[in-house]
Amino acid sequence: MQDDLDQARAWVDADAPVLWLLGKTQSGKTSIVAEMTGQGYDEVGRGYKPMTQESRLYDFPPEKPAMRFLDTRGLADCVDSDPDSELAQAREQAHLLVVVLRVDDLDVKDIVDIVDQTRRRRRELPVIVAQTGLHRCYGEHDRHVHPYPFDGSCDDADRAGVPYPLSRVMLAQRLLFDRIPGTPPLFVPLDFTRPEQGIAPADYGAERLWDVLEQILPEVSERLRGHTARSTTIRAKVILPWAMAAATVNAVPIPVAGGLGSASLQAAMVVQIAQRLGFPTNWDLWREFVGALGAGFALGFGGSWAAQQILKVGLGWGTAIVASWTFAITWAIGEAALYYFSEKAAGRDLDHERLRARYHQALREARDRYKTLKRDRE
Ligand SMILES: Nc1nc2c(ncn2[C@@H]2O[C@H](COP(=O)(O)OP(=O)(O)OP(=O)(O)O)[C@@H](O)[C@H]2O)c(=O)[nH]1
Ligand SMILES: [Mg+2]
Repeated sequence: MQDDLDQARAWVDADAPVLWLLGKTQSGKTSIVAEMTGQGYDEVGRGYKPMTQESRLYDFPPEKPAMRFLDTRGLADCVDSDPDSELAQAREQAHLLVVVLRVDDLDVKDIVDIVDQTRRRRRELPVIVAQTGLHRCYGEHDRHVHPYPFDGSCDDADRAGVPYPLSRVMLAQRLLFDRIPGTPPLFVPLDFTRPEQGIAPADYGAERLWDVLEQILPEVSERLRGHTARSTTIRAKVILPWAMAAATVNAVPIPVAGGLGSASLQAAMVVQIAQRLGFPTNWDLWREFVGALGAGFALGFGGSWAAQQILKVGLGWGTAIVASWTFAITWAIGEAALYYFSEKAAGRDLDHERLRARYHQALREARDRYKTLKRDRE
């Protein structure tokens, strides 16, 4: 009992802003906390403290919170009835409400009701609606549109390259919020995936979420943003998922397999890496990078046994060895691109030897990494 009271007091006394995450179960709330705090998804899961049966609290960082995440489910049953309900408390404490909805879920009346009633009491409370899981509405060959095209306005319905089923459902979901009093919510389409799913980048929409957060809570955004080194983020969010995607479809980026065209998965990856390091999205960057690495780099896979076998005897596509080889090459191209564009961004002259050394070292490491990943996935 005393513990509960202490906990409640500490919660009320803390001055770090409270971000209230409201959404159905499995809508992607924890994934958002993981993204914003730079912590692993599992770490966040472990760090949650139960507030009551339905709500959970996550302080970040735990010892001296800059931000507090309050995670609640729909809680439809207690709408409006009890002033001490979790809902009433959340409503009272929140500095920002983030509604988390799977983009293809239109059965969200309970959630919209809660937002509606919250705004009636706290007209000025900022509301973000995160529309998650975009790729659920993709066809087999669709990929994320790059660069990220959405700004939350009605124009999102007509963005070039966005699959029609996605734009339709995204807009339909937004219309459900028309009845909310006060300023309309800020809509942020997102797709936060695990790298092993191979849907790159794994943090699609994160930059937009940060921008929106910056408008609303600039001091929090400043404290949390950049909590992890840029290269770590690029590895986890861009290189790893692209390497997994390439391995899954056996997209070998070698001259024998159709040339180093800019349509390859590796080219898309390299352009995304460059963009994160401050370069404009431009396919010329891929050509420039391939030139720097030297023609035939993929074939110079250390003259390895696998490469030679594939070229000589034409091992069947789809075999495990081709998958692991594709993963390794893609990973190594990513590492080399990270080095290349970091140097370029810093205005340093390129050291070709070091570039190639990076590539070859990454090739060696990638094999083991792939084995571990595959084991984890299975
Ligand atoms: N495709 C996709 N999957 C997501 C996204 N966000 C979360 N997921 C996946 O959806 C599942 C649920 O995500 P969580 O972040 O645990 O959802 P939650 O709302 O915290 O779920 P509960 O804690 O059970 O209420 C996980 O498998 C995530 O990897 C997203 O934006 N896109
Ligand atoms: Mg969760």
